[in-house]
Amino acid sequence: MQADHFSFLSWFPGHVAQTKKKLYPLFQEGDLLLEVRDARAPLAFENRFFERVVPKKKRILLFNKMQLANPKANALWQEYWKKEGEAFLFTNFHDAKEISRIFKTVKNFQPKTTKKVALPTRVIVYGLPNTGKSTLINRLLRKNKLKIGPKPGVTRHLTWADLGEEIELLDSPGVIEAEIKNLKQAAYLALLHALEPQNLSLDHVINELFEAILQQKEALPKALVFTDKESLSSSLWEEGKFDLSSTPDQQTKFLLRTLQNFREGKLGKISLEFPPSKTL
Ligand SMILES: Nc1nc2c(ncn2[C@@H]2O[C@H](COP(=O)(O)OP(=O)(O)OP(=O)(O)O)[C@@H](O)[C@H]2O)c(=O)[nH]1
Ligand SMILES: [Mg+2]
Repeated sequence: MQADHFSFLSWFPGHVAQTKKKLYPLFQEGDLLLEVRDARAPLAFENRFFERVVPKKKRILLFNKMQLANPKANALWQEYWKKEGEAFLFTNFHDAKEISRIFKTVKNFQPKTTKKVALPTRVIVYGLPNTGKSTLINRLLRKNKLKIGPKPGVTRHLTWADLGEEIELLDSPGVIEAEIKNLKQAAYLALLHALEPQNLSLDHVINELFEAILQQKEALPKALVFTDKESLSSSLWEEGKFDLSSTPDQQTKFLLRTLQNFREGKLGKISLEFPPSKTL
């Protein structure tokens, strides 16, 4: 694999191409577009297709899973998106208060109509895989209509849901580019499980995680002492009580466990990206 090129076409599911085709006219016809991204890597979750075809005037960016991200990074990102003039919210779909805040935002967006028969407001929920799109709709509906799961590609079809109060929501399968040329971005998407790291070396993925952790040492438990990637790795290695024989098998187990612990928030509140030219 070349250092600057990463293709995961072998993973790229056929339904993504179909979803893009179907979403295109809906972006034009829909009243409100909710783009869900992961708060821990707001730029890596940007998608060229969406950037090209989404009418920005009716888009709200939802940076989700904010409770797993570094609060300092969240604050810096809020400043950044304000300056960019974007409509956005930092969200946690597992928190009922957040869901009612999103509901209010959608309601406020609904045009006041004097017509006797109002057409329902159509809200399109879209974004990369595993960001929480179906979870958001289930929470707004207060029932588990849609299948959800901690991996990419759970939703396979476009599904409309009637929220009542003249609001209809569309759930869509996560859309990801067939080819990601930037290896760092690919690693971030693998870390946050928007893609399966099949063609990507696990060493590279964890290396990017460690780079990010070194910029926010205070996010990790105090008991972990480290100054660089090597000492961070051996601290985690010891903490996980891995067999110190360090066979290739143990090494892979260690990398997979570290990946899993990060995804579940067990390593601390860690963000992968910070606004350009900002550090913590
Ligand atoms: N910690 C945390 N987990 C969340 C949040 N929102 C969703 N999740 C979890 O993220 C995982 C993915 O959620 P889904 O709703 O299936 O994501 P999706 O965007 O519909 O994914 P695809 O259908 O694969 O594109 C599930 O395990 C959810 O429980 C959140 O705000 N915080
Ligand atoms: Mg889904």
